[in-house]
Amino acid sequence: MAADYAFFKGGIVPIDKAKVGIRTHALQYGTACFEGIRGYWNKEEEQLYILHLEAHYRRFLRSCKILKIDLPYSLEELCKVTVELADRNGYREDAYIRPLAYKSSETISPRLHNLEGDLAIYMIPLGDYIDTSKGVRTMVSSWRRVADNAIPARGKITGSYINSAFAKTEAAENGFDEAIVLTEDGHVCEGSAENIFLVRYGKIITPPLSEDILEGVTRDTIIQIAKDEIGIETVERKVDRTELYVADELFFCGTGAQVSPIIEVDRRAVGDGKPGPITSKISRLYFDIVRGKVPKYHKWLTPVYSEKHVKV
Ligand code: PY5
Repeated sequence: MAADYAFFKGGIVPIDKAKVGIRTHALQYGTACFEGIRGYWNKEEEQLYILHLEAHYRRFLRSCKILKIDLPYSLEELCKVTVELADRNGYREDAYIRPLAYKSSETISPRLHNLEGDLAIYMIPLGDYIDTSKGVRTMVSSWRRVADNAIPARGKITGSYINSAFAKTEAAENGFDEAIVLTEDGHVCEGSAENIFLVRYGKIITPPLSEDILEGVTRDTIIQIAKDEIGIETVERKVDRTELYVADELFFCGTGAQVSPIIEVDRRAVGDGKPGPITSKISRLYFDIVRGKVPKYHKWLTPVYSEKHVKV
């Protein structure tokens, strides 16, 4: 088995050499931002395809800007080093890539200015993050989403994932698979780590970017697939809690979650309690696209290996 490598302090090193001290600012205060990027293994081509590499790093750089982390890497360099790392790790299975930009100074004061920033990237093998076939059972969380004026959700900031953790654990401990979180003023926001879509009367609806959601890469992908492949324009508007109860279909999307149908909210079945037709259509298209089976969408994929990565 190949050893795992990480990108750490400017170079590729064995994963057990990628360590930070306990005084690190980001560890103490959550002053870091990250990305989650998937690599999909294509068996026939013996290739690992990274999905939306550039889009993820564009958001990464936006998160860095919000946190005043000034990385000495351009978008192109970030993409290049990620492909190099993935190539070095040599996975022949689905993978998940985690870049992290963090305040590396060992300083006691919680602030954003006058601190060093650094980059780390690691990867792990990863199949489904949540079950994408059966559908997920959800509850509306008693925890509210952090508001833009408290901790901006559009930046993928590590510290703000405490908010996700409260919601996820509450849902799990109450016997549900996932939480749906509302904004401070009670509108539907997103899942603990997924964006959310509704289908009502054949229309696709999702909360807008001004509703304290993460600006999801998968969300953009779904909006585009729905328009170009199914001919449905997504409506971005505020959504009330009880619209979840009467929606014909609901689904989560995200890098980890992919497309996950929601079959229950607050002990009410969504539609007839099974993944709906539009969700299923989007899901099928999504999985074909990400595995490199639709030539039209190859532009969304970055191959890791320069030739077939045959088993040795
Ligand atoms: N909303 C939140 C709060 C998220 O954490 C995520 C992604 C999304 C939406 C979906 O965004 P995207 O489509 O760009 O992935 N969550 C990460 C993921 O990799 C982290 C999970 C722990 O899916």
